[in-house]
Amino acid sequence: MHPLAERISNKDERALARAISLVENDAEEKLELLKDIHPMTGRAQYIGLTGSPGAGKSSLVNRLITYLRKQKLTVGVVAVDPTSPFSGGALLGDRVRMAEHFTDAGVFIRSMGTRGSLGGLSRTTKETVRLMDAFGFDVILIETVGVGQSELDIMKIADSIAVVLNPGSGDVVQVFKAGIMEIADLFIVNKADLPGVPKLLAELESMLDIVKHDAPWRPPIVQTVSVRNEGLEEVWQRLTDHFEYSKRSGEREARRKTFLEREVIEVVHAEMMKKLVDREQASDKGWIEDVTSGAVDPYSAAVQLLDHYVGEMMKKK
Ligand SMILES: Nc1nc2c(ncn2[C@@H]2O[C@H](COP(=O)(O)OP(=O)(O)OP(=O)(O)O)[C@@H](O)[C@H]2O)c(=O)[nH]1
Ligand SMILES: [Mg+2]
Repeated sequence: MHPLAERISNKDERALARAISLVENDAEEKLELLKDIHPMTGRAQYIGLTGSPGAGKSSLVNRLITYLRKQKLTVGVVAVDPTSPFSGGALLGDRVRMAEHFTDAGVFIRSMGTRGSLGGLSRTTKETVRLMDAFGFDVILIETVGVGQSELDIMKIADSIAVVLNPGSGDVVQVFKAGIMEIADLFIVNKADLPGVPKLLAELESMLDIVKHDAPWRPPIVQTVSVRNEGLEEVWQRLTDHFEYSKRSGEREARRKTFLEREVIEVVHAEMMKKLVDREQASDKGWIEDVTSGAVDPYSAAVQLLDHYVGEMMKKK
């Protein structure tokens, strides 16, 4: 067994931190480690929180941690930083907000930046969630900004996905366009102290009438004022309802299956890419000249490369 897996099974927080770094650095031994921790996973409840920049996701996560700790639940948090160059500020803000939890052994918070994710942000995040699960946290919160395909992709690991909206922001249209409406299990109308709540609620309900009119689960809408700690109990209640529903209905199992299937393909894809890049760096790259001179078209060159490497890999087996 990988020594870090062993230490993670003994609830060694420093080993967990080291393991996450290995994953971030896409280290050689990563697959070995993930393989060894896999049997320890599957117990935690994964909750995704997504929404526009500044919607209040981190504030909600922070309050939710406090709430869950009072219920004697342990919490792992993965906060995915937006790719924007401004994320430094947000991170600092989060650090201040989350400071009260840093000394609590029942809480483990990790920020994922694009910078330190050699294996791709989405994959790194999901693997980090797995490591936290193996460590034994009861609940794992995953915060991402709801823009772009890779954020949507990360959310697919979650048992329940909460989408955070604000009144007066035009969020509903964004959510509708981005395809987030379809994957939402719960809507949180945060900053409910600001004007425009009834309008937002009406818009959301009518969108749900269209998108979810025959769905077995209609995402509930909860209002919160995270800065005043209002509505968090209801958020947790609805998340629990959804979790129970998805276990009962077979939805959780179905999601897990789809997710695992994609995960295997993703790993194959990533590992093949790595091998290809390594070998290409070592090879003479004669094809570049052939392609640039026009002797060979790019597509034939690609097919030739592929044939060559796949053939080589098969021979090795
Ligand atoms: N009025 C009001 N302001 C809020 C509320 N919740 C959060 N805020 C403020 O909104 C700002 C953004 O909050 P964050 O929790 O950092 O939002 P976020 O969604 O995590 O932001 P990013 O991670 O940068 O996308 C902060 O200044 C909060 O104080 C609320 O319920 N009401
Ligand atoms: Mg945040």
